[in-house]
Amino acid sequence: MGLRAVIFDLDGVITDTSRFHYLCWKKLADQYHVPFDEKFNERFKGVSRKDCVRLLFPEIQDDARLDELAEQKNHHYVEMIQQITPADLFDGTQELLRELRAYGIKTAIGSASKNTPLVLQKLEIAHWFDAVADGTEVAHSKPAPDVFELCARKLNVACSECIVIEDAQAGVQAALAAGMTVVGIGSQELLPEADWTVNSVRDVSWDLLNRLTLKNKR
Ligand code: B16
Ligand code: MG
Repeated sequence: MGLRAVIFDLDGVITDTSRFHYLCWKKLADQYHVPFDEKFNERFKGVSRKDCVRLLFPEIQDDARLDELAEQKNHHYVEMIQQITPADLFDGTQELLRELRAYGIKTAIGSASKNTPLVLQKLEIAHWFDAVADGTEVAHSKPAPDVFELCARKLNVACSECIVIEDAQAGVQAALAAGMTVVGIGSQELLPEADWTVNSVRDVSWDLLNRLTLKNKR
């Protein structure tokens, strides 16, 4: 099967909101004197807010308390993302979207974030995508395949016809579980399961995506 759709993760792929997520978790961790650093934060990427709280406070079982902590983090995060403007879109994103559109390839956002609509609105980019699926619409967050499978359904394409662009271990696993090809954004060391890794979305081209599709032809 050929390439029919490209699904973009949001945080850390088309904009630097993963930095904001990190800063907000760090603030919460510091407030409660819990150790937290960039290395630990890798495990939070692509993972739902509630699951992140569980990772940070493994001793807390009380669901209402976990919700309270998640809400505290989200309060800081929503405040922080108000400052996003279209200039915060990563270089190369718009060029890639334009190139894919020219070749008739469908595009979608597949994000764990429940703040996806607000971030897309701030970036003024929502109209560039044929579909958006986010953490408000799925029962199981990444590494489960749900959000990417939902993208494929919304785009009316088969999962095997999709390539996902992801910066998180959980996201790479979710894409593979959906039977999709994955381009990892970041180091091969951090994303060993990705079909290919590049430094940023600027390094992704129609040519690369085609080569990967041919390589993974089933
Ligand atoms: P929210 P992605 C993910 O977005 C982030 O990588 C992850 O760090 C965050 O916890 C998750 O969204 C939930 O975000 O608290 O805004 O609902 O990378 O899947 O676009
Ligand atoms: Mg991400």
